[in-house]
Amino acid sequence: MSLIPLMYVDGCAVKDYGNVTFEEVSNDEPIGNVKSPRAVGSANQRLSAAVHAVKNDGHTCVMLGGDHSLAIGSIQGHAAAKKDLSVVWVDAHADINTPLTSPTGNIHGQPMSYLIHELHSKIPVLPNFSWIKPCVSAKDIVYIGLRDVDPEEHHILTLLGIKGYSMTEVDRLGISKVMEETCDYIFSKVKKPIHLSYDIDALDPSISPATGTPVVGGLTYREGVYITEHICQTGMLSAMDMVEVNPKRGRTEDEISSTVNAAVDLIRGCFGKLREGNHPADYKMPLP
Ligand code: 4U7
Ligand code: MN
Ligand code: MN
Ligand code: MN
Repeated sequence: MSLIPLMYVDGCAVKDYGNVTFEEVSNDEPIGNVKSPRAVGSANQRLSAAVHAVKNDGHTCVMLGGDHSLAIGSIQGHAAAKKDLSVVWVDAHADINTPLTSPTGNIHGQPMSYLIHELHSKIPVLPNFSWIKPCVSAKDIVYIGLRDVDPEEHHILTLLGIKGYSMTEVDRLGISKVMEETCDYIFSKVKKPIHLSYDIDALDPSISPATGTPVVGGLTYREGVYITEHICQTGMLSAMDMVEVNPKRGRTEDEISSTVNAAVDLIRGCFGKLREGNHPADYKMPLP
């Protein structure tokens, strides 16, 4: 299933800005336990410029990953064009480890920590990271789908009072209430543009197994799509990431297609695809 032709069918005007090319970085030794800092820093700097350009052209930006470390450049570039964003982070994970709390050293588990004002003093200097300026406030973030949060991450979320709906809350409230509350929360003062960062591992691995860090007990396909439909109808979606879709992690063709198809449907949901079909209001045909 190929994304752009389907978006045309849905009635979207799509401009493909192409792939962001990344420079090869040799001797990218870890700093502390942070893996590949120079490559990730440099790739994100280029991505940030690319997203900034898309936003300056007046479009809603779709960034296809790649792993979730790319949210650093995507959100930074978005924030450079639009002051005051809200971030809706749909993920099994909180991705808010700092370089010092990360149990793995993987930067895809850390992107939020570089972006939040309140954590700035906790971030050590890393090569190729000096261009990053914190650009979101803890109060402007909502997590949905959490079910694998590290102890230090949990501490940070509590300390900063960051809003989040774990899978337990999704079970308790139902996804429609979660989305209603999410939007009430982010729009409580002013209607800020939304950056939706969607990690495919938020969905249950039975739907999207081709991803690096699958966690059982995730969102159903319907809950996942409902989130996108609700975000779409706010009219405030300004940029989105679709990340951690990794065909190499699929063990069969079916696992790969199921994961990719889900990602495509989530993006289409963000741009107005309705499950009942998008039928013109004035469509009339004499019944046979
Ligand atoms: B993803 C982890 F320790 N928290 O920091 C870490 F469990 O972008 C996982 O959400 C991070 O897929 C997962 O490495 C990153 C780990
Ligand atoms: Mn993630
Ligand atoms: Mn994740
Ligand atoms: Mn992952």
